[in-house]
Amino acid sequence: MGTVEPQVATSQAQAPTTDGFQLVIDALKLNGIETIYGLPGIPITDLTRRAQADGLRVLSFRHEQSAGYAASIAGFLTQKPGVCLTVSAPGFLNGLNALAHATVNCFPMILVSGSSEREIVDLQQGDYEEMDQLAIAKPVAKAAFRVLHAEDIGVGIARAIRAALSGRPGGVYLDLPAKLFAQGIDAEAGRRSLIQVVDPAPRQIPAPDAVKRALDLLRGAKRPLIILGKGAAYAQADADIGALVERTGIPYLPMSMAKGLLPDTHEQCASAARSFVLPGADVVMLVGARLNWLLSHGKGRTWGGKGHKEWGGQKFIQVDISPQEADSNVRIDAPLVGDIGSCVSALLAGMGAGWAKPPAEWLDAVHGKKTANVARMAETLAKNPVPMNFHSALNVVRDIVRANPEAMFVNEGANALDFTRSIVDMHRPRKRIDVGTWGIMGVGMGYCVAAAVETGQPVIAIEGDSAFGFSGMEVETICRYKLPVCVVIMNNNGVYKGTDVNPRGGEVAPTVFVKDARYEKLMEAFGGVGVYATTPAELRKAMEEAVRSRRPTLINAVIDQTAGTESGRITGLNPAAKKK
Ligand code: ADP
Ligand code: TPW
Ligand code: MG
Repeated sequence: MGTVEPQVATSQAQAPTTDGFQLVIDALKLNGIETIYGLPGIPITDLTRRAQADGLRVLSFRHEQSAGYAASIAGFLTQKPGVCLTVSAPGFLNGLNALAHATVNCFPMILVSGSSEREIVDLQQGDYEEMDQLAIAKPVAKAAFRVLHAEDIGVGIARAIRAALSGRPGGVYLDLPAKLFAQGIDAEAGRRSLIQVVDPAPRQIPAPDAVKRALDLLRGAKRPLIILGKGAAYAQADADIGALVERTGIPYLPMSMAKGLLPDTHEQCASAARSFVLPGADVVMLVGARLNWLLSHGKGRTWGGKGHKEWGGQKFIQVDISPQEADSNVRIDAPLVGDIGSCVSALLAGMGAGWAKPPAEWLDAVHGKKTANVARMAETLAKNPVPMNFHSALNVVRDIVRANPEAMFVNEGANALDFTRSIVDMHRPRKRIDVGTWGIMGVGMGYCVAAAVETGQPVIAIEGDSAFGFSGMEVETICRYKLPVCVVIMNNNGVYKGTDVNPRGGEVAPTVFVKDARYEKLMEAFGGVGVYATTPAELRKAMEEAVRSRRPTLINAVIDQTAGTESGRITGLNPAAKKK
């Protein structure tokens, strides 16, 4: 009856196909990526819709820069590349800042941007949002790839994941031209083209002689110091790092985002004696921290050397995954190259039993300095001036964080950053996320979203009023997704402080904002809770309520507008100060 032939014909005509959109989604899912941070538009709108329909979490932002910062810090927190998805040219450029930030801070991230048609872009014929994005991304990315054929999507995403995660992590750019998304291919061929990346961040075991060299140097030290950086926090080797610090008995200094790796209240924590231990140490072991500007390049007055270029004579051990990092600023006497987990466990194994604690003279001196500084700070914190200043406000924040050690903590600003970093103790690893290596403003609300989404914990953000402005519109995003975020704006009416005046009269000075701005109303506009707080008691009540209720909250903490200093703690980097 001729039933066989038509059936074959039908099945040939309907041979299942898939397309570029689907393969991107499938490749991400296959590699355990669950969340996309992005902003829709041509050519990626349907990618966001279909990703959501397929069970990916798609978080849509008001500006790509915030989506990008969210992705970068998601990478830091999870050891999986954070994915940021943008449209072509302007969206791509908005995301680019975050890509550079990820690379500079060693966070794994993938910026995926749709792009215009290659043929038109390369002939510069004026396509919609035409731009040679791949070329522009390269200098700020650890790696950059473009996929032109649907059957190469699997390889493209696998390469991006490997590049972001292996060795020193960083930002990767993946360029997906519009045409790619609609390309259809045979579903089975498509499925076979996908790659599930095996061991994307292979362990890198340090060489035994390098371990021995490091231990010999450490053992002979009279005044040793350990510096923990955000690489150590990223590595998630918390127990071994804690064991190394405690078994050696060596005082340690956590860099900003390594705070809480061991509790800041730990007796070996030397944060409160920083300006004593840096010049005083004879052997310094850096663990996932670079000797960049944040550590005065390992030389000059901070380290006990006299002039800018002079060394204080310390010997350095540097534990780092990047073999090129050693000697970047000063001689590294014992480079230990490998992943921090492997290096620290090799050090522990090599220490053996009977490791002698550092000389009591050094430990007592560090302890004495620390106790004196802590006592002095306690006095300052106990004061209750009117109007509220950074110290009296941060005294409250410190208590709230102590009572909620699992809460995530976001921080940006100048004074609002520096005072917070030194006053507010962190109690658990990877809780504090901040402006990072560049001291960048604008990470705040993007970080809040990612911190809430990736950890499920309440988030507390301490923001300078200027810093907040860079990403302030994302309070709508926070309200839309009902995230448990409590933003506290340290409102001193401007950049550094609110008291500058224009010597010519007329328009206000460049550092000054609208006086007594009511930032809390921004949060109210989208259904969140807004609080205007002028006293520590009001601030405390509002923060407690925000953490308890998990409702999006913005507290406008009114700070004495004379309280800040120019550039916070980095006044010395201001060219005007250098000239003097
Ligand atoms: P901080 O600003 O806290 O001092 P940096 O960002 O300067 O920290 O330094 C982080 C360092 O950690 C980088 O040199 C990076 O290569 C290194 N790093 C990152 N992840 C790892 C890891 N898993 N193992 C070893 N080193 C790592
Ligand atoms: C992307 C320069 C560093 S700190 C800061 C700016 C503009 C704001 C300081 O004011 P804020 O804090 O936040 O009110 P406070 O407590 O001192 O008053 N653009 C970018 N990054 C940086 N770092 C700057 C500008 C800057
Ligand atoms: Mg300010």
